[in-house]
Amino acid sequence: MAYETIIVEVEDHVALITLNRPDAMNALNDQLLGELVSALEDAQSNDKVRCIVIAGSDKAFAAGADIKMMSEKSFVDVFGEDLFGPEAEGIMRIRKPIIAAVSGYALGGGCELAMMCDFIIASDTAKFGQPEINLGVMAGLGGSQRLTRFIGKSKAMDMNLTGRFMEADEAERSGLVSRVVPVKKLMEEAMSAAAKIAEKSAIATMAVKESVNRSYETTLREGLLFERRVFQSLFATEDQKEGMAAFMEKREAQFRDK
Ligand code: CO8
Repeated sequence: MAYETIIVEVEDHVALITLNRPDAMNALNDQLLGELVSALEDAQSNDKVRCIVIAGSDKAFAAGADIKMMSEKSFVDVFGEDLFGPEAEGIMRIRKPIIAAVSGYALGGGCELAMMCDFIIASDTAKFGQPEINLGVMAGLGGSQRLTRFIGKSKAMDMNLTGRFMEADEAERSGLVSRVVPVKKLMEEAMSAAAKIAEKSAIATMAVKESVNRSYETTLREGLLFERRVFQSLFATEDQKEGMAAFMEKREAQFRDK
């Protein structure tokens, strides 16, 4: 499918989706989010794809939802169309691992999109923020929810109330991002992390994603039970036999997603 606001490349089992609205700092509008969800669904159903990377440009991962698009909307408009709700649900339905490769601005909906991914690798130039407060509104796609769970109440309040930007090193210290690398190395690092994930059993990587995400939705006791049952159920797969046999035979495992 031909897209206008994103670029999709599939190479070596990794789908790289690059947000591409350079004139608007990759601001998220209906078209971009629609195309992103469609590309993610394609990646989900493409057997060749085993991991997904979402990236922006060096300057901006995404500077937020498109303010020009939203500025004239009324409550009835945004509530009636459930602004960005279906797209957010669409992203959450993807079961394959998704890495956000963030350089430059990840603000508002951009920061929230990065947090919807499974983990964030940032360049040393990345700047995260929830500056919606400056527009007379507040975060609407996870900036008051996911961010609070990632970095804690105090920092999440600080960011949402003051609208300040958080630099990459603070984001790493705070647990928002998993790694920070020099900007020139960002895509190499993200693609190599994706390639590493792509080598694993896809059944096991989907199980990991489900289980870690479950930890946000449930009590510790229920989460531990869920984790244990999923762990046990993986013994029904050929990949478990292969993975353990390969370890004992001191060779690389050849997973077949069975
Ligand atoms: N929307 C639309 N256009 C944008 C956006 C945006 N979020 N961000 C940047 N642009 C555009 C600018 O308007 C400008 O376009 P033009 O040249 O036509 O005027 C172009 O990108 C370049 O931007 P700047 O000239 O401002 O570049 P600077 O380097 O001076 O500044 C910044 C870069 C700091 C990123 C600055 O552009 C900025 O502050 N942008 C807005 C950041 C922001 O407020 N983001 C939050 C938006 S609201 C949101 O995300 C809500 C999400 C939740 C929705 C939930 C629905 C349920």
